[in-house]
Amino acid sequence: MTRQDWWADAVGYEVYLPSFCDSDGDGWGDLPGVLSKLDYLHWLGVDLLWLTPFYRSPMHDHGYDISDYRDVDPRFGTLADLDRLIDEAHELGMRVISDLVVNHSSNEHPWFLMSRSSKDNPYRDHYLWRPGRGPGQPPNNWVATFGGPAWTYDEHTDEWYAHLFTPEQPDLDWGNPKVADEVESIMRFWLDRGLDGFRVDTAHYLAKHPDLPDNPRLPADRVRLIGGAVADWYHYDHQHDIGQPALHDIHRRWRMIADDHGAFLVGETHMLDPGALAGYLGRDGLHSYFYFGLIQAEVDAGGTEADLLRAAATASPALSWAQSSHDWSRAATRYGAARSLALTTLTIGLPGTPFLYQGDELGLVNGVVPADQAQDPLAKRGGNHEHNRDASRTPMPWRAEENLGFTSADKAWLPFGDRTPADTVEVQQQDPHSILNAHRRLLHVRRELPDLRRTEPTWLDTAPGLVAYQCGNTVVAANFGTAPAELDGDWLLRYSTVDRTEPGPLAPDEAVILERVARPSPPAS
Ligand code: TEU
Repeated sequence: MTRQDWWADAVGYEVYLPSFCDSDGDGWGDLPGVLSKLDYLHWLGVDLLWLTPFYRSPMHDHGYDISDYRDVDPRFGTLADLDRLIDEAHELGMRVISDLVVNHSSNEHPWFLMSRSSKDNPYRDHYLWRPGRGPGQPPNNWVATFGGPAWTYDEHTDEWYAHLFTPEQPDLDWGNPKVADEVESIMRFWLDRGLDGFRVDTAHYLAKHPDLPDNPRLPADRVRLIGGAVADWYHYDHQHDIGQPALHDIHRRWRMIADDHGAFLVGETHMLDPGALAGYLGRDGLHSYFYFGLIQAEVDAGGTEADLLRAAATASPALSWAQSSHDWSRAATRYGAARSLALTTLTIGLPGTPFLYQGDELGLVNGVVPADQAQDPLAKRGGNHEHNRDASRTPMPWRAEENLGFTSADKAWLPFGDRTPADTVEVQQQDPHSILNAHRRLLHVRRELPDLRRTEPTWLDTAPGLVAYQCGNTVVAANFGTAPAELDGDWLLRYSTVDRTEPGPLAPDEAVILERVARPSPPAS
């Protein structure tokens, strides 16, 4: 792969490292575990692995609280394991990116320990410290995404520090140019080592309004509860804590570094309005941003998933598509496995980069995690059990065994989730009609149809229930209605989610990829 924008041809796959594959029997997934499954990912047809954070971490947020940005956490392996994984992935033609988590560090990061130690420590201004408004009164009314105030009081210097997530995740002060320099040098460190880019965690957080003013409270009729945060978060209009204009400069500088390395930057930017999201994608912003509309279509975004997809694809040709992640309820739980595969089929032909979340390819529904075994700080702090992220994080079911072939230990860091043999890779690989094999066929057929993804889609007027677009000679269609529906025209069937061989009416929740049959030209008269 030599194209500078190689990600435009790639299908991504999110590896939630703690739950993918444990090689050393400690109950935590690790890098050698991922290495042992590279052949599987290659067989599936994945081109781009997103590894969730492997950096040193006390694991208060399972890796999203980093205490050393330049080392691998021993639970996950060593730097040498990472080098080997990147090398072998490259040999198989796959790229590897990981998270850049720099809205906050861990409270155990040496920067924070120094910052806490005194008001005149040179690292004090790496974080946001302020005096309270009065005894026991935080400096402003900001709340944390996972619940409680966004400030924690520290007796030692009689000031409060800001954290938009848990108190163990103090926010870096992006108003301080030294922070930007440190982060840029960390980025270069990993890109020079062979990483192919970053998924930028909370890409729209980072900078704060320099005066740290209160956020206005929303009137009750404008509060939208959409999961991913505790209710408190949604009672405010986040004018001053996230989405600041200074972000664009940060993203622009990162983009230059990435472009020097031919690397890919995809932002986690939690915005449901496709137009607003596309606004982040200037020529010099990050290369792509995840679109969350399909993750939240049913809950909030106010339209059918097909409408959302079309609006987003029309707004921008460079979005990254996902239906699930380690933060959200699984797609098969929300849509059913068949509809989720149909949606993946639609995204696979659009410009942009489609991502699967580990287990999506198996049609996995949420795993079962009893409340008393919850690990997610969001569930623990906010008591938000309707949106317990543990359910999408239970270990990957590799084999029909008690520990799922995930680990040799009796227990994993999270319960195994009540999986059945039919959920496992082992069983589904042997069944040609499995949802796993349907995903595999889809990923492989995509490579054979260059009109897809590189040609602007034309959306077709079709029978009710059908959603379809055309790229060159290729049409991708899905039936989201309740009755069979057919496309007019002569077609060659290249792919069907239900594995049939002849074109014909699409069953409900079926999707197909078709090629127009060229008609012989009429004889010259
Ligand atoms: O998630 C960010 C996150 O939680 C927000 O996007 C939130 O859902 C949104 O603002 C609600 O409106 C990332 C990681 O994916 C997650 O696992 C981490 O816990 C979090 O950052 C903190 O690093």
